[in-house]
Amino acid sequence: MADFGQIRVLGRALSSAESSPLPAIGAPSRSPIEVRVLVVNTGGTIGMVPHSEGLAPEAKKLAGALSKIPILHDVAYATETKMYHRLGIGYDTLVLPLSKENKRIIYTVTELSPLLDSANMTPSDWGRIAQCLQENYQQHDGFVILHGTDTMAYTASALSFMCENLGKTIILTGSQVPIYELMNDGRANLLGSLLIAGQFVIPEVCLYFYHKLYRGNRVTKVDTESFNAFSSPNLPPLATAEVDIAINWEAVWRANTTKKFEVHTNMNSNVGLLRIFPGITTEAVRAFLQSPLEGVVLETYGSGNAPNNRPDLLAEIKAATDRDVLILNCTQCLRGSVSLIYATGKILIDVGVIPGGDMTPEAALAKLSYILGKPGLSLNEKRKMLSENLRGEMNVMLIGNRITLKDSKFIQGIAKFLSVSCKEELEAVRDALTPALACAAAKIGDVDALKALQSMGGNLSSGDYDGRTPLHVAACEGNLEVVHYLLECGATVYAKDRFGATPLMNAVKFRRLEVISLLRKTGAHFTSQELMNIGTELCRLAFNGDIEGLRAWHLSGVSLKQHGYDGKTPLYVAKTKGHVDVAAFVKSVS
Ligand code: ASN
Repeated sequence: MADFGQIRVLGRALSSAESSPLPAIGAPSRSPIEVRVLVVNTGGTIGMVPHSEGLAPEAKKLAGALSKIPILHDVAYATETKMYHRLGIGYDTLVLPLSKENKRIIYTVTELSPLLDSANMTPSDWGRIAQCLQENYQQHDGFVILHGTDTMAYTASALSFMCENLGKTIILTGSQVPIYELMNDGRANLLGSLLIAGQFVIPEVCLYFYHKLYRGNRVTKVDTESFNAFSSPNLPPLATAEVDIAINWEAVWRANTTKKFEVHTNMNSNVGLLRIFPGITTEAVRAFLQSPLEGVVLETYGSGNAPNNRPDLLAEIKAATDRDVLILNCTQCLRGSVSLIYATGKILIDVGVIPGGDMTPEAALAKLSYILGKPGLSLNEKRKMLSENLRGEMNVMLIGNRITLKDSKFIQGIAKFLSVSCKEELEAVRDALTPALACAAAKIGDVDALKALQSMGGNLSSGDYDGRTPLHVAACEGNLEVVHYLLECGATVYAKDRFGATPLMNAVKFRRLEVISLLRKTGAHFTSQELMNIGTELCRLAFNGDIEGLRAWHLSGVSLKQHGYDGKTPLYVAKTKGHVDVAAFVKSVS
């Protein structure tokens, strides 16, 4: 039997690429890494049972039922490792069998009350979900939201905007058949979502269904009967979970920011969807556009066309945009984008309608609701934000020349040397070289080299052979400019190298005070498990009179009041050793 006595519980065991299973502090161990995922049950078919009026969600039933399904709960592990006692958790927390990547995904099921058929969801329910994510953000590595399929695309779109500066994986999933039935899709959807949320940092609001992980604001429900219920017509999946979980890292959207995660819950409900159809009456359009409506998604034909032989209709639309109603043009087609190739499309721009690119109507509605709910924005600022790509919800045509892989002299040179020429081979060369080159550039503070790698499509968040990302290296070096640049390129502060260290841990170790402040501002934090022996470390620094070391820990958010293994505090140790300056510092910040 395995020796579980050594198991280290880690709050963050991931790097942006596949992570390595080693603990953060102390000697490397081959024991599995434990990660924590929060499952937020909001309702939906996945947890429904038959009632006289039809299927409806049943409260306080799911965790108990999951605990009896061996692929979703490893009773032996929980018992042998004394999981409940060790982590101080209740029986709504379960653990998956060991994953291929040597991870133990421990997940807690929490329920919103009341559980809803998603047809009953409103923006205030989106707000409750967002609030729950905010409250539990620091304590978990990833999040799975169980939700009905009917309005899952709306909620996923809304949450993608509401979750600002997101750094962790959030996955919505559900099922077409209740998990309590013999043949159902709920088990596989939940398992796939947990495995991805627990093992990969994909800092997006995603939707997982039938082996595929999609960007949440790109999906639409396309089938009422098939298990393959969702489609992402304008963006390929972010990941597929079949024999292996394959992540399409290039497609992953990153927040590009140095700001902390927060949720924006004030969504504006005065928004609507208006679908144009042949013969639509002026009266219907006028009635629809009446105050208090503030934002409309106009669903038009083909590539964004509406009749240009209907001055009555266009006059109603113009009257609305003159009243500052924001109107976004989206196509009724499942795939493709609105464009200006037809006179019937251009005419809408002339009456103040904003082209919505290839956004789904669900994403466009959520975006309007989000932007209209933001206080202090001028009309022009709102119009500008609507045309911009905020969360990967639309493709914006790039103006000017993007450097392509084939244009890069450096990669070209290497490719020639290696005699490769096709796009796939060039990309493989780039992907193999990027981690090492980016880490070297981060070490010497060469932002231009990092920019060049980025412009070739290189992933600046990928780790080298030791799982160390350029952000780890820049944090060690104290290179503030590079740290800034990497964060703005979307580098994740939650990456862990093979020794379990985060960039924040590296910055503290090397006393890089400015870097620590910037990482903290971006939301970097330690988990309680990472700080298990921190009191003893602080006392050691106090004993040595190491004021800079203590300052670094303090800046990283750690309290200097913690006791060492023998119950003494850093203040006591500093005083007894006669380190007056250290004692004064510890006192001033405690
Ligand atoms: N009516 C259900 C819901 O959206 C449909 C489902 O989950 N499959 O809650």
